[in-house]
Amino acid sequence: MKQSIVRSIEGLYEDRTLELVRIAIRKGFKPIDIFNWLQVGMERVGKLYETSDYFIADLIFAGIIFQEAMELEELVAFNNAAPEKTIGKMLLLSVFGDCHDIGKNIFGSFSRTAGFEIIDIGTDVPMETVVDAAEKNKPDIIALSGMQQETLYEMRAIVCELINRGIRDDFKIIIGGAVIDEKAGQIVGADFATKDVTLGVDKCKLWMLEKSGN
Ligand code: B12
Repeated sequence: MKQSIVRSIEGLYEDRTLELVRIAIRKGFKPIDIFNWLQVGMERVGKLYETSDYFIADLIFAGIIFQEAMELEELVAFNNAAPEKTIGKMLLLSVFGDCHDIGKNIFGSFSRTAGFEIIDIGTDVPMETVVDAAEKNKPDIIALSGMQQETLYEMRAIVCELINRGIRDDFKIIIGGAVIDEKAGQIVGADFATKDVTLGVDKCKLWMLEKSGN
């Protein structure tokens, strides 16, 4: 089942991918596994784009198929389960120069399900807008998404501006996205860096527990 779904989205087969996802759900595969397989397929699409076998239109189409799959009734339920209580406030965005939003939205959905109030200020957000929003909304956590190498410098600029305004330590900062690893976290000066959505949400939950003294 995994290989069929990965290959289907890699090959940009829209109807087939959606049908396979429905079958996988009917067969009782876990939504989280199906989601991971779709993501592997997307990574392969990215590789094919890198080698010029695919073009920008193919990236766009892959994004559409992925979103359609995530909007299938059964996966929507998994993605948008209602939280029992609010545990904290999170400012979420894709940094300046980055219009990728699928991963950001997924991290937002998972965090909302975990109990966070999400203030999503969108994609391609200029540094000043981010820092102004942080000052205004006073979130517990600032979550930055970035899918391209250059986005690291934007993330770094946000952290520097928070330092300049003397408010860096008022927030925990988590960064994520396809190009993010521990080293990226050090470059940016974030509190945590991961491309793993579950690990990211767990860390945010832990911060809230620490903050409340538990
Ligand atoms: C679909 C796609 C697009 C779509 C985006 C549609 C949309 N609405 O988002 C479109 C066509 C618009 C696009 C445009 C471009 N893209 Co593009 N795109 C992709 C592709 C194929 C899939 C991305 C995706 O949605 N994956 C599925 C989601 C679920 O995964 P994800 O985004 O990684 O998110 C997960 C984690 O990273 C994490 N996560 C994400 N955010 C956060 C935040 C936090 C806080 C945490 C903890 C976790 C987290 O959780 C998510 C769930 O697991 C990737 C390939 C890849 N390897 O990812 C290239 C890719 C990201 N794109 C790339 C490029 C180059 C571009 C363009 C510059 C192309 C161009 N020449 O115009 C433009 C960028 C324009 C811009 N200003 O941003 C490159 C980036 C290379 C680099 N390393 O710098 C990639 C890697 C492709 C490649 N291999 O070359 N793209």
